[in-house]
Amino acid sequence: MEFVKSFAHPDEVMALVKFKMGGCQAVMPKSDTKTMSETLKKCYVHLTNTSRSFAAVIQAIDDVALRHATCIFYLVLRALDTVEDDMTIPNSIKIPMLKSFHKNLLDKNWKYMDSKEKDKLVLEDFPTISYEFRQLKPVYQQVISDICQQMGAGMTVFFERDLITLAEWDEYCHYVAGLVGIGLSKLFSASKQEDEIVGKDTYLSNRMGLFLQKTNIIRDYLEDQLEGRAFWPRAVWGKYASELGDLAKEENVDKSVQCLNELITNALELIPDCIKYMSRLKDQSVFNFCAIPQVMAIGTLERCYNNSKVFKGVVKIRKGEAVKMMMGSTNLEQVKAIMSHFTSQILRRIPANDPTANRTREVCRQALDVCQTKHEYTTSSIFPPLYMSCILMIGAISYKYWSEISAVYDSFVESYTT
Ligand code: IN0
Repeated sequence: MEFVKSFAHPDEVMALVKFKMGGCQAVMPKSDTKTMSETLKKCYVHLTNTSRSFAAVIQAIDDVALRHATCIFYLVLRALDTVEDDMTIPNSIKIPMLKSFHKNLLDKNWKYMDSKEKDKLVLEDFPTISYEFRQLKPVYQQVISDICQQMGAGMTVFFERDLITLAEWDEYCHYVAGLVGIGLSKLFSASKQEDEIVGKDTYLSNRMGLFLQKTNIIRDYLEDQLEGRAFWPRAVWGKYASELGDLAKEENVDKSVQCLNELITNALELIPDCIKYMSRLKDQSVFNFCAIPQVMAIGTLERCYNNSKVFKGVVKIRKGEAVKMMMGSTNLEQVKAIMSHFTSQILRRIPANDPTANRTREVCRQALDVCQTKHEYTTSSIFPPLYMSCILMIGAISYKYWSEISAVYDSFVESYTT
């Protein structure tokens, strides 16, 4: 039972209870399956199968047309990503496939049956997705197709070139995540749920994507390394090791952590722009959709900072923590409070002898500056006697009820957490 992991954190247990008792309504799916076509229903099934937690956040988008456009956009991106990740497809086939992927959206028969990836179903059932793509309003189709074309071409750039400079790191993250931010922002504005500026300011929407992707790349060092992938820029790791793989060696742990801290510092630089982007959002459900991944990212960076476990396994946040953060991400002031909290935690933990210490301090202070708010985000990890007796009582009288709570939140926060 996941509850056990949050047992030492009464605040997380409270969040889980509140989540079940209706506090989740703002962020939980709107169910309108009765009015949906069979193909659209299938798309939502694919969405849930590829990302259970994020599917729920998409389904909570209020505006129906925007929700469907976002669902289709997500699935198309997932399909493209599945092709990019599939090491069984030789580059001679993969490169032209990625470059022309956007054309598949207009081909009612296109599908790919030879993938071995876990999400291969989105490629095998692509006709269902592309059919629903063609039912979207032309503006939405245009945005999705354009992003798909740019991303497909962009992905191939680093097949033949190594990631060296920090500018190249940003360029790679732009292709795979910045473009997602740009596309989403254009969808938000086209739906009229958000002002025109949100879709037009591609600089800020790109930065939103960069923050998420850099966090993923930092966190996934070991997993990528084991699969023969490398997304850390040589300009940084080259200062600490002669091979990227050497960072995983026990004898290099001090250097590896320093390298990690430098990359985390680079990612933290993005916080002010992410706050600025989110400050422009007006629709509550669009705000939640954007803020949830951002707060999960800062939580993940804090957990990874100065943490040698990144080189030994997967570092993720607890489910209870994720739910608490998610429920606290419903307005800008609360998001600022969460960002401040985790930034302050990093600031406190900067080792005096870390080569990037001064820069990290500066970047944390800049983030804290833009995140000033009267709101507070607190965490507790003690066992007050009253809390203990409450927990024991709840546990004793409603074991069955607890399993139900676990089932709901488990499916919601699944892949954000351990
Ligand atoms: C996303 C992004 C996403 C959401 C909202 C606003 C965004 C603005 C700019 C760029 C991306 C934005 O969010 C998801 C979140 C996600 O999928 N989380 C995982 C958990 C995890 O740890 O990986 C989950 O399974 O729930 C995201 O990571 N990406 C994404 C993909 C498509 C869309 Cl439409 C939106 C992936 C990526 C590479 C960061 C862009």
